[in-house]
Parts: sequence; structure tokens; C-alpha cells
Amino acid sequence: MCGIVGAVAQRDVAEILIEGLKRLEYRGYDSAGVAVIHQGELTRTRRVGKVQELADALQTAPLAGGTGIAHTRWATHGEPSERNAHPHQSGSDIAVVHNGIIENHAKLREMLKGLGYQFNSDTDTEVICHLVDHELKSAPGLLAAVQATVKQLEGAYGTVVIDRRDPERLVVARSGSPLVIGFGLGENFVASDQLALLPVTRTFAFLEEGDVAEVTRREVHIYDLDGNPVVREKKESEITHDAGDKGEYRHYMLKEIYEQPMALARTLEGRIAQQRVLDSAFGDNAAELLKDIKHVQIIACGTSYHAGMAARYWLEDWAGVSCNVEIASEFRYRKSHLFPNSLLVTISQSGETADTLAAMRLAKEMGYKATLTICNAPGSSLVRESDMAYMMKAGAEIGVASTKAFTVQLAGLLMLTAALGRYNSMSVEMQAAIAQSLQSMPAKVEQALGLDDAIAELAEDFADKSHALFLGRGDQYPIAMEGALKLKEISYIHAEAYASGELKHGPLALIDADMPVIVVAPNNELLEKLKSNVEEVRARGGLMYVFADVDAEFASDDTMKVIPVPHCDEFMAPLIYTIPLQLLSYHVALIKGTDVDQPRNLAKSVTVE
Ligand code: HGA
Repeated sequence: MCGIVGAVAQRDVAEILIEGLKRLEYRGYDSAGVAVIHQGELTRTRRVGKVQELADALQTAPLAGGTGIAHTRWATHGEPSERNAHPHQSGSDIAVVHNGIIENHAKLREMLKGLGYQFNSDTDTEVICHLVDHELKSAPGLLAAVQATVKQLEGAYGTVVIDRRDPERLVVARSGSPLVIGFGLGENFVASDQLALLPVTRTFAFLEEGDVAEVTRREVHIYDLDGNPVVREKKESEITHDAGDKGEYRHYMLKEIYEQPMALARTLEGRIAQQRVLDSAFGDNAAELLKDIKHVQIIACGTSYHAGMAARYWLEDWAGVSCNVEIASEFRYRKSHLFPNSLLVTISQSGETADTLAAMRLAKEMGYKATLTICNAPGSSLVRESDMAYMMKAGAEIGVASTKAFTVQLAGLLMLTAALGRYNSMSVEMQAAIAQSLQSMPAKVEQALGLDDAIAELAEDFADKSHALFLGRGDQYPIAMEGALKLKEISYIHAEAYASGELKHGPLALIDADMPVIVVAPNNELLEKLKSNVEEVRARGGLMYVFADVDAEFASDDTMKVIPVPHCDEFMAPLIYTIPLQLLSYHVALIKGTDVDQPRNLAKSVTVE
């Protein structure tokens, strides 16, 4: 979603700001802009479309100046257009970038209009600039004006404010949208994600909820919600692989699909010993917190929700703990029942998913025994605020459609199943079998990637299709859901997933030759049931694509194309069957010619509600 970069330095900063925005591009956005203070004047350039268009505009008309802010916008209030792109200004003095949503913007807008302010955009953000300008009339300086402003805001914000009359200062404020301060030598930076600043610094301090900070070239002062000075620990970035380039791959998504064996090997490293999963995989304090857990509540959105759905089968079947899974945006707005000895598990690639974060905070108030996050971003809000964290170590994921994060989440959740199983009803033999299965995952995924060419050929069949149906049973049902989500995200084909036992309760009515049906069929105890469902489709003239275990005895014919998947054990099967579905959606999108890495209307890290 929206990205923020800011800098205060002795050198010209426009190039640093643009590079920072480029590094946040993968999150999805519709317009971009930059504002810089130079010789007491505020200059601004904004463009609809890609950051490159903004960069090209700056080539033609460069912006000099050592203090500046920049933004990529994913519109929530007001259409994507140049006048709605950030930075927004109050007159020619104040410029503001903002991530989040100001919920009381309409009321504030009326109040500010009454004070004589004119609005030049349809955004909620613009109220921030005018409020700061108004507060500056009585406040001793920019910091005090921003502190007075944020007290009037309801909703979520990560915001950076500059004033041309006070040119060596950025004032930043965070509530509900992440912000990080990057420390340089005689220059300092701010951003919504440390990734943006890696070319200029590796030393960061993460702002906490309610913090307001004043950043100059040499000093950073941070204040909490009540205005008291606070110290936020400086940390060296743990990001080891810079996500900068696609290497030999045509798209980040394909690169990330192929990185899965490596990402899985990394996530397993040091977490399995003596044929069992170590509690320390979930943090130093995990043994103490996990041992009495009898119930797990999983909260997530999108792809992460599908990982959680698969884990429900495992936790109940194998670990002997009860489990509920819920979409974060639903959980946070309803009353739910708290079972004794409950663990709350959040799953989020970015650790900043707004709904998941809010649900976690709510659950803490409800009195869950402990909170655990399965997360790929060190230092993110979910990691900092949870009692335990399983750090995924998948490496930066740039493609908006999640691939390697999903399979690494599955591996992490399987580890959690084994860890909780040990304190509940799982036999030592099963713990060892899971440990063994986890360790052989990277090699098996490598084998599954060998299906790439066959799937590329198969994808041709989907080029003229507008709908597709995915079927699975048991823990393959969430995999079918994930397959359908991938296809709709990047190829814009309408796809739905059903637990195949549900077919005759409705979706069979949709079956005809124009509705391809994709079936995931590992050789498990539900195979015979699944075969009956396949017959139900065949009898109605449906055309099927069956990803089946080599031993499952499916044979291709006029109505069915069978793609043999390497044989694998039941613990890793959901993860292995994910691979061909990822490849299928990728190849269909290639044929359709869509923007694979940045599909329309979508954003990577969903930091607004
Ligand atoms: N509400 C602001 C910012 C949107 C945002 O944070 N998106 O991720 C706008 O619409 O401009």
C-alpha cells in the first residue's frame, strides 16, 4: 500500500527519495509524488502511474534541496489523480505525506473550511496539512503543531510534515501505520518500511503507537502519546538479502516461486534437533508459554488465512488441540468466546496487516494466554507486540501475489503443530515423522518445480476462460482456495474453490465445457471420496485438470488431463500441491498479459482497514 520516504541531509535528497519509493513499489500504488525544500521554497512534483514517470519528470525538471518527503499512494479517499496524489500542501508552507485513513476527515474539513482554508483534493489527508498550518499560528514550532494536530485525528496515520520556514526539520507521527527512522552520518531519514532506506543506512529505530518525532540532520527526538521524551532502541537491520533485482527471472513472482526450496531450508535451520521441532523456533520464552495451550485461535487475511485454514486440520487431527480460524476483519468487529488456555496466532507476511494487528490487540485485551505471530518482517508491529514470534526468514517477497511466504507459513504452522502436539496428544513417532517430513520439504519442492514446463503447456487451455473451479478435500481444501486466489489475483479469471463434498450442494449447476475444474488429489484417505466427486463432474460434461499423486491411478482422457505430482507424505502434501497451482496461475497470467508482479487494484502490505 502507500509508501513514505523522507530525508533531511546536506546533499540533494530527491534521488534518495525516488530510490526509496522504487523499493516500496511492489506494495501496489496508483500515483506518486515528492516535495523538497530548497532555498526557503517548497517545490512539488506529482504523477499518476508508476514511480518511473515521477523519476522521468524529475529528470526534465530536477528538484534540488536537502529536506524532502515522498509518497506512493494507494487511493482510499478520492480517485487516483494528480491532484489527490501526496504530498499535500497547505498554501506554500506546509507539505504532508500520509498513510492510513483519517476517519473524522469530513468533520475536520468543515471546521477548517469555516476557518477559511481551501481544499485542493478529495483526500482525507489534506485536513492534516491545514490543521498543522492552523495550529502553527499558536504553537511554538512544527513539533508542537503536529502534536496538537494528531490529538484531533481519529483513525490511522503514519505521517511526515515539513515546513518551508523551518527547512531543516521533519516531524513524523505514527498511529496505526508503521514508520521507521533511519540514522545516517550527518543526515537522517524516515520511511514506512526499512526496505526503502537500505541504500543509505542499516540503523533503524521503529516508532511505537502514538509517537511523534522530530528529525533533523544531527538529532532525533521522540515523544510518546503524552508528549514525554522516550528512547526507541536503535537496531541494525536484519535484512540480509536485498530484494533489489529479479536476476534471471522475468518476474519477481517466478523468482519467488523458485526460491521456495531455499526459503524452506532457511526457515528450518536450527529449529529441528533430535527428531523434534524445538520450542525455541517460536522465541526464547516459548516453552513456558506453549506448554498449557489447549486451544488455538488463528487470525489472518488472504493467503495467510488459507495457511491458517490448513493448520486447523493439523492442530485438531494430530496435535489434539482445538482450533478456530477467522478472517481478521471479521474477528475484530464481533464478540467471540474465549476458551481457557487459548493461544492467539496471527499470520502476516508484512507484520503490518492493519486488520490482523487490530485483531491481535483486541485479543490481548480479551485475556488470551499468549500471542504468537508467524511473520516475515523483523521489527514489524506484530513481531514487537506479540509474546512470541516465528520469524519466517523467507526473504523479502516483492510479488504482490504471495508464493514463498505461503509455503513457509505452512512449514511454520506444521512446526507449531508438532510443538503443541508434544504437550498434548501427539506420539513421539509422529513428532519424529513431522520433523523428518519438514527436513525433506526443500528437496521435494525442487522436484515439484520440475512440473513447470508441463504446466506452461496446460495454461494455454485457460487463455479464453472466464471462470474456473478448484476442488480439494481435507487439508487440500485450503490449498484449492489458495489456488483459486492466485488465479484471480494475477490473471483476473474468476475462480472459486469448493470442498469437493460440497459440489452437489450447489456448484455442480455451474459445470459445463467452459468451466475448467482443477482438482488437487494426493494419495490420502479421502482419495476414493474425491474420485467420486470427479465422476460427478465428468457426468456433467466438465473438463478437469487433476494434480494427482503418481500412485493415485488417475488416467488422462478426453474429459480429464492428469498431471502427476511427485509422491509425498501426508504432512507435506498441502505444501507440495501448492507449487503446481502457483505455476498454473503464473503461466495463465503470462498468456493473458497481465501485470504479474503488481496486479491491478491490489497492494502488497495491506496497512489500511
Ligand atoms: N487516505 C489516504 C492515504 C491512503 C493510504 O494510506 N493507502 O495505503 C489517501 O487516500 O490518499
